[in-house]
Amino acid sequence: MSLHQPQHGDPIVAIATAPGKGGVGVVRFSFPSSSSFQAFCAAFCGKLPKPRMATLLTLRDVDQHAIDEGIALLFNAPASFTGEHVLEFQGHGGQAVLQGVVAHALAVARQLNIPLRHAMAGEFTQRAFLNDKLDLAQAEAVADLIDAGSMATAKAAAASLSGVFSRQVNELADRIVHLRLLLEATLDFPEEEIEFLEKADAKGQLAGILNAHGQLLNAAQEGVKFRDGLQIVLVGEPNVGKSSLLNALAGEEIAIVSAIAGTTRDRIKQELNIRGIPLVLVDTAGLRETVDEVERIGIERTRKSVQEADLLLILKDATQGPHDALHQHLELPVHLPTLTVLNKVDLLPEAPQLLQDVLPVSAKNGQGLEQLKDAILAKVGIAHTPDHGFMARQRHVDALLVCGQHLVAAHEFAQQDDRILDLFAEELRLAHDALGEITGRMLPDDLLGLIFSRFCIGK
Ligand SMILES: Nc1nc2c(ncn2[C@@H]2O[C@H](COP(=O)(O)OP(=O)(O)OP(=O)(O)O)[C@@H](O)[C@H]2O)c(=O)[nH]1
Ligand SMILES: [Mg+2]
Repeated sequence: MSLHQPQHGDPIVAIATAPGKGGVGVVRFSFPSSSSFQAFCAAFCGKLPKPRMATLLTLRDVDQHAIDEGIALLFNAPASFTGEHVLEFQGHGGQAVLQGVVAHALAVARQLNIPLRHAMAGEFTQRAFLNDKLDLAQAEAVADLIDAGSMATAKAAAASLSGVFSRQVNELADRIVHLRLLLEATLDFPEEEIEFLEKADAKGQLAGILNAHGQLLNAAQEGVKFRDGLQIVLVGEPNVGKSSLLNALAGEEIAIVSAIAGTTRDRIKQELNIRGIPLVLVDTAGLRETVDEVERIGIERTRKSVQEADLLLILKDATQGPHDALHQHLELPVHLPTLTVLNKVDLLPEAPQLLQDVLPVSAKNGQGLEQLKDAILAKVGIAHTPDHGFMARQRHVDALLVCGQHLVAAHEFAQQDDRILDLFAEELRLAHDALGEITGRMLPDDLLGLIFSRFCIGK
């Protein structure tokens, strides 16, 4: 993907709807300049559409041949998605016809000497950001909303787009600025320093900020999981029912199941949703000593999957003794959460004794699967469903972590008896700057370009 160098002054055009056939297809334009916008719209549409009114029209080429019939919608700056002058043409949803509309638009612009060009990926949203219609976290949510694979994750992205996340970031930033101003004011009158800060409860304010930061960080980490999905890896000895459990959770026959030990020889990844949370479930080759070359490679891949996992489901066969050969074969990462699942409980003459952290299930008859789903979400630390949270990206979590480091440093300076106020204030400034990276106010242009270039064209 190339890093684009946006020229913000050009009018742009793109097909805004997805490639393929559909009832309706939309071509979108954004113009920074009012005069060229008016001239273009009049020529392109054959008449100037009234702002914010659906205008039915037939587009015609220079020879008066019809290109398409559709609806034009005109939005004058700044009341538009990009904050510029925007025209949307809703025509028929086929690639040839929409490309014809774009070609016609470029020809009309050329005649009028207007430098209309194809939009680059994410350029409409980038303009919305540059014109303060959206902050960066909201702009990213546009892409996440389009990519959302379930209703619940779409709701989380829509919450971010509407500013739920940004508002919390801004509230935290405001509290930091407020405390900083207090410190800066105190620095100007050093003899009154201590008393002034105590009266204003600077320490109490900082404690409140740290607390709010912690809550926001938790919610953002959860938001990243909503977006990226979690890797859940199934491991165990051959024949314990790993592939059967994958199929049962997916509700489809995806992996081959057989009574022959060593059936699965490669990783099988399946995307699925548990209570709206996107997950990737990974079935692996059963762990055992083997001389079979293919199986050996499969087991090596199992080890690799374990290193990449967010959660490990360790599967055991309820009809087998409590022997545990797993640790012979696997080196578990220290902080990796695990759940032990006792499968085939349908074969037991009576219900198994309930042990803590061991989940009795039957991949065959579905027993215990709902409890297993709840346990999976609890174990990976998801307390909310996405429709009660917001979506976030690792970039946001990283910025919050940096912010937190500076808040902790500020807290340490504040604890010292001979308070080092200027250092305290400086740490608050750095904490505030880190938050600015989330909303995009503190990001260098090249990084902005990179973020927007990951969008699709027409967004
Ligand atoms: N009764 C009963 N049989 C099960 C259950 N789960 C799996 N089985 C049977 O156990 C055998 C092995 O199942 P698989 O899902 O292939 O086991 P696996 O762990 O993937 O095995 P490998 O791929 O060889 O590592 C098959 O005959 C399944 O039908 C269960 O919950 N109850
Ligand atoms: Mg298998």
